[in-house]
Amino acid sequence: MKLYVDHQCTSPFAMSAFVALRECQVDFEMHYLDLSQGEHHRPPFTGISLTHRVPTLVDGAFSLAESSAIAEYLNDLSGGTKLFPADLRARAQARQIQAWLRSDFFNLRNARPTETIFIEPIKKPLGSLAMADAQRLVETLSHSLQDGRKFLFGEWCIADVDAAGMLNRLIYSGEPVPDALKHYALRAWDRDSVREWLDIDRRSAKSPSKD
Ligand SMILES: N[C@@H](CCC(=O)N[C@@H](CS)C(=O)NCC(=O)O)C(=O)O
Repeated sequence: MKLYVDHQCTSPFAMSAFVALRECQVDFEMHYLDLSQGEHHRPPFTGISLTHRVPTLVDGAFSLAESSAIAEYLNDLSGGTKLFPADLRARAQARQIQAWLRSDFFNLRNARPTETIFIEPIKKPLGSLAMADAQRLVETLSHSLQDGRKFLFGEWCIADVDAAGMLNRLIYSGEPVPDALKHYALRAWDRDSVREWLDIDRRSAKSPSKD
């Protein structure tokens, strides 16, 4: 398979798809697009990706964008339990978390883009709207983990990577986060698949892909 990602590997969605591929032990190669140069709006990528966004996964003649759809595809391909809980309701709730994280927290995302995690922490104080996002995130995740469970649905799943990613925007930039959530975020990212993404050398921009 091929995975199209941003050339600096700072997209949290590209990270989620990368982790999903590694966790499912799928062979793939990465293709890098310089979004700042608009490469995603030009052929050949426009002919490959329906949405012209990263991540986009290519599996033979089939292509798929949207990181959560990619995770579901890979999960189904690899037997149905690698990325999501086996239990029907827990699986639905994991998708709920993924959809929530992708459709909310825009103020926090603007104030603490993922560069704060992958390149250099941003220390500028959070504005009131970003603070409100942060508070909602912390309250909701604290509630979900209040019975002392290690991960949102007992066992690790891909929604933990996404949830920890949103928390890490706060943690890496030194914002106050309850210890239980800090430990959760560490645990959720304590995986070879995540470490491999974190270890990418971002000081040297990747060569944009030729195809
Ligand atoms: N909901 C999408 C979001 C993908 C997304 O926003 N990707 C960004 C990079 S982080 C992108 O391709 N931006 C270029 C653009 O939208 O023009 C997903 O989960 O994959």
